[in-house]
Amino acid sequence: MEIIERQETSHPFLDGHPKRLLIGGQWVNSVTGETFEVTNPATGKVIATVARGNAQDIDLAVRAARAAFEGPWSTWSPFDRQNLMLKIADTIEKNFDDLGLLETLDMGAPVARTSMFKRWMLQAFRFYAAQAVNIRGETLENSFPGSFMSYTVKDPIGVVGGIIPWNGPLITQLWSICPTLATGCTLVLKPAEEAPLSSLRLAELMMEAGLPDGVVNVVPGPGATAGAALAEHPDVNKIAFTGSTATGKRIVEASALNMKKVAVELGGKSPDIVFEDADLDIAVPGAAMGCFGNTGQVCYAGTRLFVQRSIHDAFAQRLADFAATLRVGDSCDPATQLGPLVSKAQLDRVTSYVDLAQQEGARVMFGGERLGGSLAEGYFVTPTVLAGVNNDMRVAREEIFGPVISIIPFDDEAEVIHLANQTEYGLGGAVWTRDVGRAHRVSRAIKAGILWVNCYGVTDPSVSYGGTKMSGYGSKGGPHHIEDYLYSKTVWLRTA
Ligand code: TXE
Repeated sequence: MEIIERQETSHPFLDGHPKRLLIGGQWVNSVTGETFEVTNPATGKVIATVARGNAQDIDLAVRAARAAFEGPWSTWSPFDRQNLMLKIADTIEKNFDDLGLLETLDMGAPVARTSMFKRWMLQAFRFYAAQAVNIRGETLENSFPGSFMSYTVKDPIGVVGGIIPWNGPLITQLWSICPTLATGCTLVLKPAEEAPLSSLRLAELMMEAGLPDGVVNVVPGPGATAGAALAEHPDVNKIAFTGSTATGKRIVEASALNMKKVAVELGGKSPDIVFEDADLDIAVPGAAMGCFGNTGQVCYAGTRLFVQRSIHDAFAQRLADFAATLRVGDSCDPATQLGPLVSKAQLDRVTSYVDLAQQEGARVMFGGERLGGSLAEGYFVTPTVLAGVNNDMRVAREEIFGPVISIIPFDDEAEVIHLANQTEYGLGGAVWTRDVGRAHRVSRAIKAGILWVNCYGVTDPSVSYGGTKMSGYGSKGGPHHIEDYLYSKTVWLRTA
């Protein structure tokens, strides 16, 4: 494994001035005046101080969002909203390098990864901009006696609360920002405390592009106060949440207070299945990066790797050899493939799972250690390959959220379908095979929201995905996502 040594990197956004909350188009301190510190996980050093939003700040933001929803924003035509979104895309295009680097410094994803988000962000704004002018209802032929007709119209649902995690805010926030703007809703976005900076910077860019006051409000703060206040707020009509299953349950419970519409994208323990006829030259790196990408901090990471017994030993060795070639270290170096984990808490969690795996009888074929030397101050671990795992072990059942892949052998198709579905989660998964019929059969049989065949982790804003079982509900992306931000109204009309 190659270590990429750390170097100091500066950023114009990190100018030493405390970052404030965006409420009603104004950058403001929190009501209490409290702040919190944001650290660069590659160095453990503080890079910014941010106003700490709490329940009162959330309330102010919801009021601002409601005022905007009922104000001039409600008179914007679909074409006006489309234009705004296209201008935002153009502004991001000009400023992307700054935005991507900020995400890297904030949560540790290598620039090689964040730079790929440029295309993704531009496509998201431009795809949803097209959706803005495609909102339509139906005209109905009625069987009710007499002269009547009826039709449906789609209206924006109102104020939306977006609660997002730290593992990729640059992209995750778009799942609520884009449909909000496309439909004429308004938004209060609550980024995670670990990584709020790219949301604050994106808000600046959106305002530069002409975002009206109060349409998007950004209130970073703790989940237990700011997040909970947003989830419970009686004047919020919808919550779009991405995060852990434990917190997702609380969000769903809180939604009952005023019957909010909810979409929850939660944890996973996705199966990645390699059959003996697979092209191993693509399956080895594909399976490895399907788990190790973003240092394993991806909701649909392929963490349970099922390998057919006839190729198991050879495949496991190739995977360990591949892990040994990865370049780990300074996220700002374009050569780096794996950056740090986001926090000390996440580092402790990942290393304790590796210890647990060994206690449970698994064998570490590669990795499993925290990195020292010039990386000692950051939260770096080696990519880890575990063999001798079975589905009953906790490492095969619980979401680790780190670069830890568990290899589990299987004999035939029926067995692997059973094992793959033997999980409380249902987010993603993949099948590697040259047999087209088997690819279809197995991908249909896996109970998960997104399946890949001979690839892993490909996503596009115009293609929907979501989860099932304890991975949550409410698909994102694709042509139907905006329906979540609309409600349907039926109008009856006497015609004679
Ligand atoms: O998640 P939380 P955490 C998993 C992953 C990780 C674990 C813990 O396994 O190790 O969860 O991470 C806000 N009401 N995932 O603690 O708590 C919080 O402030 C309202 C998988 O960071 O779910 C943040 O903005 N909001 C996942 C967001 O919820 C609350 C991504 C996510 O935090 C809240 C992240 C509350 N009571 C973690 N408590 C994925 N599927 O991608 C917290 N929050």
